[in-house]
Amino acid sequence: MSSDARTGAAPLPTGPLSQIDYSERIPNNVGLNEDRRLQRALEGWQPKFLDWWKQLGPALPTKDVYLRTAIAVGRDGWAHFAHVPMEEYRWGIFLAERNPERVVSFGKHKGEPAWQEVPGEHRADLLRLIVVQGDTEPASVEQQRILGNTAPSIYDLRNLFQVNVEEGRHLWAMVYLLHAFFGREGREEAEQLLKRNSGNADAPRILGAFNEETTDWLQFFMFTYFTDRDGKYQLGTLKESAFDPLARTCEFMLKEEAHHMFVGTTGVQRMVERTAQVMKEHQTKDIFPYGAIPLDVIQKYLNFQFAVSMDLFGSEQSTNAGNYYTSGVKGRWMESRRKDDHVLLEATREMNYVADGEIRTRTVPMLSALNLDLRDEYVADCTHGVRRWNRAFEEAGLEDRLILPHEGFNRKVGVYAGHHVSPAGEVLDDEAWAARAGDWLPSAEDRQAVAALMIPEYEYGKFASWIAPPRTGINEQPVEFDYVHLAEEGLL
Ligand code: BYC
Repeated sequence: MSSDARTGAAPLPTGPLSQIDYSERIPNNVGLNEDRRLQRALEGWQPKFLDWWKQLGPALPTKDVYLRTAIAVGRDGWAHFAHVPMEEYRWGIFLAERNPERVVSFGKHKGEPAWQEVPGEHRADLLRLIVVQGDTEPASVEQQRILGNTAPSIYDLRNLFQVNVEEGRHLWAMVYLLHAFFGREGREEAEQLLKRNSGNADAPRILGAFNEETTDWLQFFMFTYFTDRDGKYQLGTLKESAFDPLARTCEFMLKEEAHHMFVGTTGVQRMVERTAQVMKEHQTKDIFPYGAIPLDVIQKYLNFQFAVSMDLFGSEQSTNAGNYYTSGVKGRWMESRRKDDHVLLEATREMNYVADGEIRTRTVPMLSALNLDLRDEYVADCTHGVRRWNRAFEEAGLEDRLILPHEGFNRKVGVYAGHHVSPAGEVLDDEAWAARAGDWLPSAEDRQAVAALMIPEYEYGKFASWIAPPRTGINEQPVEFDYVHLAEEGLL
């Protein structure tokens, strides 16, 4: 069911155009109908994807959801909004426009034409990167499967589902690359992307954060802030890749990703606004009894999600990362804006490490520390976000603040793994850590108390007690718009 009559027609795209062909079974702008073998292979994967979506996609039954769908990849007007049954969402393959002049901008192939095919010598690395990236997309849908049952509003429910369908589309983006460029091995990897599952003891997802449970909406907002933001930075580096189809795929994924960032930033923001308001009104930090989430619990969730997301950058020093750079398969964040030689053979940088119970610094070759380079960009971005959230406390005249924990806090990957570091950056022994960890990470009781507040609010325009309403709706619709029609009318 489409509701064009009510929502108005989609705006006409005005940017550079590559219209997406929706008459095909798999919408695409890659001329899929000109390559019958590839088309058939992807059409063979499509029902498996739909089965996976049915089994592990959103659990809450809905009639339809006000979703945006890509209609062109140009700068403006690329999306169309309408009420659609979620299982009929048109997952497709959309690559940003090709620039025929594009050259490799870094590494040993710098200045050579970008690759339109996979060079044999870089095949294994590219395959690995695409599989790791692809694995995270369905993982997040699995992690968020049951959140619809406890949504704080219909507006938030719609945003959750938008994120979910787009993560599904990002899986399609990677599966297209696997099928189109990696032959039988690629097709096998594409099958595996639906067989590994988040938290599955026998066949888990590849990266740590994607096997954690997303227990509630506080965690979801922290996930879309901190973990989706890792996605933004990783996609930003793959967008620089010499392998042009990967670069163009990631460029378009980043456009969709912006909304996921928005969901996290404003979700935490609205929660913090309510917390500050209730703290001020009742002059207490103990605000669970007033239906809001205490600041110290928000801080613990933040600590946890920041640390697992920091782990996603891999080890600070990584020969993988150096090789990816030199060979041209993965660049740096904003590669073209960097004012250096883009080869980095001579460059060095400082890096923290732990020795004899303290954090020390040493100088290392830049090429070996590119995961850290990217992570630093990410941390600067997160620092900015936390500062903005803190305005809610400043404006309420409260002294309390959220903080971003130290980079070494609760880490499982890299130089801090195997050490205990407090959020303030002190190295602790086992005993001191065990005594304090409960102050810094969510306990089972914290999660239970948060869960008790997660009562679904499905009345249009109403919001759960623990979160402030947004300032505006989606696509210029009012906040109280009927963004989602649930399957059971009785619930409305
Ligand atoms: N958990 O040399 P190292 C997103 C493994 S999120 C478990 O330091 P490297 C999204 C590593 O695989 C972005 N294992 O690693 C967000 C390696 O294993 P092998 C996803 C880990 O290669 C929200 C070994 O440790 N995209 O899009 O330099 C919703 C040695 O590590 C972890 C990407 O990540 C971990 N956290 O860097 C939806 C981009 N970290 O080979 C979506 C593609 C490391 O020795 N991936 N290991 O068996 C990459 O660029 C790199 O693979 C990594 C790791 C940055 C992840």
